[in-house]
Amino acid sequence: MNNDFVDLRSDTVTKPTPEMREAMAEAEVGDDVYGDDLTVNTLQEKAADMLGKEAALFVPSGTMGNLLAILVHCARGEEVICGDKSHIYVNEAGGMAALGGIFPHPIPNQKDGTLRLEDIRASIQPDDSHRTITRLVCIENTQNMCGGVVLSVDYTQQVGQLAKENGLKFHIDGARIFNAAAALSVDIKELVVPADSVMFCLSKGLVSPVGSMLVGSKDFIARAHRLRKMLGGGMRQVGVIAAAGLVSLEKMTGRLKQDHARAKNLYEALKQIPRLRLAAEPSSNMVYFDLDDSIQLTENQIVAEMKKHGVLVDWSAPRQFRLVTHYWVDDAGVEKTVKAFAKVLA
Ligand code: TLP
Repeated sequence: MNNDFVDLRSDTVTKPTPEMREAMAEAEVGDDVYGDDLTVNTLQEKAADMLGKEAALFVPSGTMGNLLAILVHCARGEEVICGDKSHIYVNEAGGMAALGGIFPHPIPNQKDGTLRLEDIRASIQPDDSHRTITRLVCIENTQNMCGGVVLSVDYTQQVGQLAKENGLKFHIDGARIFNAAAALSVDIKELVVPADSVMFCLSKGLVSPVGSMLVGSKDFIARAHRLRKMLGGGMRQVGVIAAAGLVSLEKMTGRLKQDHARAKNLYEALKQIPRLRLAAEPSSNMVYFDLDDSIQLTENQIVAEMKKHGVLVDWSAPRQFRLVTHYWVDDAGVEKTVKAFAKVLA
């Protein structure tokens, strides 16, 4: 891929920084299945410490992290309350059902990304042999499909309280929870206190090439560790990747507000382009917009035309685009993107 492209398709496209590559080259490694990889161990300790939980597990992807959490919390035939626009429901290939025999119980994500507390309460199954057993409630922060919106500390506490009162476990898909903490200017610990488990990604806004973390209690992580092996996620000398993850935690968590500011600039500039219908102002690193009906080009034609102007974009739904800012998108990249859209849609 030509590095001159501005790539806004996702923050998953972020390539490692020179500092990460150096750390990767020099990483101390060992067989992580034996627990011998000192770099992985350090990363896991640091992640647990930053989130204020007892333990953490390095996993290959966010999808595996979420799946492991669900498999640990739920038995076959049990149920997970989640958003109808949540990644675990829409974008994880039905893993919980296919691999765990676990039932997703989707309820509407509101525009602000939340699940209404009364909807959660109403979907908890009664103790009745006809019904599945509700075991887990899952929220996503930031909520990707609702616009990268940020869920507050207060809301998270309310969900945690509701879960506790009803004997449910509580998991946060925090793929971008460091973005949420940055947007709210809070310590990440505050955002996850009530959760039994949290998954967050190193490979998105935190710029690592690969990897996610699952955090929770010692017992939870011990069980997830066994299941990770079962799913083929025991990764041997994986300190070469974990080394980049340490740079993510040390150097990248503190700079996410820059990505959010650029998303706002991009949003403001795109608003000036007639025939683009911008959604609400971005609260993190995502800009969503719809195409006006008067635009004759198909989504794929727009993607192809933008590429000719050196900008990679992707559509997220029919007539809808999502642009994601990240470490490798600077002010000049934002400007180039706006100019390209203005020309392509002229
Ligand atoms: N999201 C990707 C795509 O899969 C849509 C993206 O480009 O945004 N939780 C959330 C909220 C996510 O957005 C993603 C990835 C995941 C989990 C899964 O992470 P990976 O890709 O590491 O399995």
